[in-house]
Amino acid sequence: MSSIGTIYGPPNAPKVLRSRAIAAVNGLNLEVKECSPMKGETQTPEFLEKFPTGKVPGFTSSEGFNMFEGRAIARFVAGISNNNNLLGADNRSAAEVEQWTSFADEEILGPAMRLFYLTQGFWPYNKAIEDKQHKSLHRAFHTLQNYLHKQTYLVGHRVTLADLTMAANLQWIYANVVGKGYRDAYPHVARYYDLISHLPQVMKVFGGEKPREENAKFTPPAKEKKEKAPKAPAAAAAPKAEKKKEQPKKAAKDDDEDDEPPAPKSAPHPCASLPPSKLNLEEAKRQYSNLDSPDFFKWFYENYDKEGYSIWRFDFKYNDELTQVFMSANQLGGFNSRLEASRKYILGSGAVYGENNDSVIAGAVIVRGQDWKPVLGVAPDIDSYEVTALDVFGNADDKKFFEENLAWEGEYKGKKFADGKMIK
Ligand SMILES: N[C@@H](CCC(=O)N[C@@H](CS)C(=O)NCC(=O)O)C(=O)O
Repeated sequence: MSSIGTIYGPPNAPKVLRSRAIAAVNGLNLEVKECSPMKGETQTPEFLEKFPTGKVPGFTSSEGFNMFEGRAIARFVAGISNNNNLLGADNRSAAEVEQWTSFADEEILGPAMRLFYLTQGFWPYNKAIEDKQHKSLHRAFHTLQNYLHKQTYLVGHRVTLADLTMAANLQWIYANVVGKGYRDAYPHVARYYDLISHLPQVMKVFGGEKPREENAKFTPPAKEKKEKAPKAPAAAAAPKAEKKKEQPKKAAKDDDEDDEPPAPKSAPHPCASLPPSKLNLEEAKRQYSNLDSPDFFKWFYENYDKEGYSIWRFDFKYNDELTQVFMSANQLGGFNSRLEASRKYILGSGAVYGENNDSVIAGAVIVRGQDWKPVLGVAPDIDSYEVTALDVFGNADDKKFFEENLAWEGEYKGKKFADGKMIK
């Protein structure tokens, strides 16, 4: 495959990585020339002639022109082949792609970068500035967390340049700035990062940096520590005691400042109060995983409880927006993970039928009770699906759909089964 050009910079730097991911998703060959400002490589006459800002990333196209600024390079690479609509399908979505890309850079990467510079000794350390940057970062993660509670992707129902930008930024931030505390406090953000970074094309370029356990912290140079040592023991003890006293106050202040996500409320699931059923769903899940399909359906029909359960199909409403089959499968995977709160009350499958640029998503589920809403309704993106009852015992077509969908075989709307997810 001929190359579209060369990007200069550290391969895993967020503004380089995003363009590499975009090229990978669009099936383009983008070469990388490792180049480090730390080694003075961005200040050579040759570099400055191409890229007058003296910063990475820079890009030289196969046609010979040069470009600087990471966002512009990413925009150019995405636009070379817009089959996947990474730039958005219309004016509004293009603007939304810009909105989230800007948010990813200004609100997420910006404070994270400043924390990195402060804690790693690139800038003079200042605790108040560090706190302020964490506060800004919490605020931005909180916004993102709330948005991703209802959305799989940042714009519409497919991956865009905004997602690849955000995920590249998050990879760097999780690896270099924030620890497990942030991933635990913002689980939708962490799950979203996981989803984007595991897209098959994206995986080819992501994964170069491992997430860190603790937030990056400033460690004073050994010399400064030594200078403090001769102080009188009493004087040294005083600030410590003060600090101890201050801590609870500070924690209370932080709570007031509304920069932490609210604690999740754990109301009992509506299905928890239903009368007992003879069908043990956990056992059904085991049978579904372990038995061949004919044996599973034999077991299932013998053990099913019509009063305690009901059977439904769900159909994605926006099939005409689906592109690559793997992206359709990710859409389905996202829906499945957002059913987490109902995991105990659901068993079934979702499937993608068809091929790239011509696929549909449909699934069949057995849910506790006679109404699908308490179970499927926990997924905030349920509105993207049409849910209808399946009469498995009275309608041959419904039975066929149910069995084929759970068995991951057959055809639907003239399209062959392509990929499936167990919902259990
Ligand atoms: N506005 C530029 C910023 C790029 C940038 O700050 N790059 C840093 C590395 S992350 C750099 O090359 N710094 C070298 C310097 O400041 O001399 C962009 O978005 O691409």
